[in-house]
Amino acid sequence: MQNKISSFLQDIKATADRDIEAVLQNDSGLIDGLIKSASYSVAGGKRIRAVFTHLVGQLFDVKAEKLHKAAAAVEMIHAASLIMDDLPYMDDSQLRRGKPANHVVFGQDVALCASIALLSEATALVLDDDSLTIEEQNKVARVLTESYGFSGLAAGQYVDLKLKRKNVDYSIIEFINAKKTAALFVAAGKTGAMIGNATEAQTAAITQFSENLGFAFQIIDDILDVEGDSKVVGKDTDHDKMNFVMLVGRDEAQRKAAEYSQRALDALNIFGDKADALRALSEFLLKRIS
Ligand code: GRG
Repeated sequence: MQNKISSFLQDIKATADRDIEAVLQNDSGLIDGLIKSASYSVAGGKRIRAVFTHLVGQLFDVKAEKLHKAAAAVEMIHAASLIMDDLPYMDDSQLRRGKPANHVVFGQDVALCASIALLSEATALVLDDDSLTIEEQNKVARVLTESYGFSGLAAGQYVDLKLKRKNVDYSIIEFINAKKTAALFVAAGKTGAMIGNATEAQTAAITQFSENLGFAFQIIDDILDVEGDSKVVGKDTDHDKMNFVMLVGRDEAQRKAAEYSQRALDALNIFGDKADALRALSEFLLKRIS
């Protein structure tokens, strides 16, 4: 199953790249620089969120064609957030996905425009997706836009930036992780569930799974951040912000990542064997630190 997840990651990466590339076409030579900046940052990445949307959709027997654009939109939002996160007045990072951060190459002004354009085009991609009904388009667009507002990425980033290492305790780190990372996983999961016409109970289970997977993913990212060489991790690894590992130590963080993964798995019980691919994804992510 693990090999299947790796090859699925490669397949979805290829289709997501194709859909995103199609969005980033523009006839006006005047904005070539803006398109280049956006393309630069959507390139690369593991595409875990896109794969996640597909695996949840598969659970509800949704055809891949109905998931491609929504999954690409999730990755565009993710890329937009990475551009913003790296800006000097945010995380001030020079390196992302193993190459210079967007603003280092294109300048802060262009980077910000590219990030905003990606957010906007992500919503448009879903609203223009003919494979979805109008109701599905609206529901997915709502969930995706919600993921980066006051109850998502912007909220988590705000608390993260403002508190830095001051007055940070477990509940605050949990809030930051819920909004900065888990919110987009929840949106990615709910997207697959909505397109799959999931029942309320099934949607609640997918939300539970997504949120806990997102928590585990962030703790794993923190462990890699603290331990990793920036060249291997592909991004700057020393920040003045507090993270889970700094708060509770490496061993406890690893234990917590396993605990959140277990909670995620528990949420899948109602689906029986049909959710094995989602179980494998969770295991695949946890393996990154073991
Ligand atoms: C309004 C979109 C928007 C954002 C404003 C900047 C910001 C608020 C939030 C930052 C959110 C952020 C960058 C969280 C980090 C999440 C994370 C663990 C990223 C790494 O994900 P991977 O490992 O990256 O999946 P790849 O490169 O593989 O895609």
